Amino acid sequence: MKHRLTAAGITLGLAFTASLATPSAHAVRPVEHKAASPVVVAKVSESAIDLSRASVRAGKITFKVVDTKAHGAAVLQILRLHRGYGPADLQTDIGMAFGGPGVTHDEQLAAIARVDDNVTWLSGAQATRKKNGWFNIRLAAGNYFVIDQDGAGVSPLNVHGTIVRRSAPSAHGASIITYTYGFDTTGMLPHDGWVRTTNKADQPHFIVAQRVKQGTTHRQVARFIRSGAQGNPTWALRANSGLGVISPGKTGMWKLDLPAGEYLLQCFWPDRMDGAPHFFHGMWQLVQLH
Ligand SMILES: [Cu+2]
Repeated sequence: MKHRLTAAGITLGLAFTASLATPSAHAVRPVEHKAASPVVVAKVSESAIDLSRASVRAGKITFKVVDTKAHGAAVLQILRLHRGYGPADLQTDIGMAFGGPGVTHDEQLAAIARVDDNVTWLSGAQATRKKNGWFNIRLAAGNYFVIDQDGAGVSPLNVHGTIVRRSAPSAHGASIITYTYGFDTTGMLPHDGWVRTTNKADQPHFIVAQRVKQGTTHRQVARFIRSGAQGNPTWALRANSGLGVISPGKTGMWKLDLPAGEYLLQCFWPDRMDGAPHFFHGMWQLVQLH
């Protein structure tokens, strides 16, 4: 299992002007017909992300992630950097936050704090050559970046104007909530359909959904973790999907497209207090996708 998250693609050369997002004071007014969310197509190669449009009006936006790499998955992530924190800062800090070689524990914790405080993570989705990824998120005006967590691709995205009310895909009551430290779910999670994802914790989280053999128990997973979580446990299967990192208080929609069955939801974001992936703080949960 590979759980790499880097921002290696964010280069110094990017012309990026950090600007505070300006969430509009959106007036409450009756809207009879809401337009559907516009779709931004992101074609992700080893070295670049090609967006179907560079600018989009504020509101709910659907992202379609297309993997054009020769090998491996693409994990698109959308994020906003806060004023005074540039792409190069993120590039340096994200590697340290995951405890790269030669990084001391104190340096790692400082990097995690900088990343948590200076980046608004707005989720994302995984795509493979066989399956496109889909997510929907409400964005206020501002300058954003899309990055590939599993490659070097990066692209700016401008969101402009006041927020327009738009419809989004329906999750039919199915949701995954992240908290400190764990997952909660509501409704029946679909194996092929949309789920609402909300981060109710005080740290960023992401979700890896890993298929497991039907009947895998909480006890088996706990035993594997206690033993040091080395190698692939016998109950782990290949199918998986991922939701990008999502900041506290944010809600998005994410489309699952997996075989029906039992899955282990996991988060590996490094913990702000001790640097350990949230997984080791108990952030995992067995669920059924119906
Ligand atoms: Cu987490």
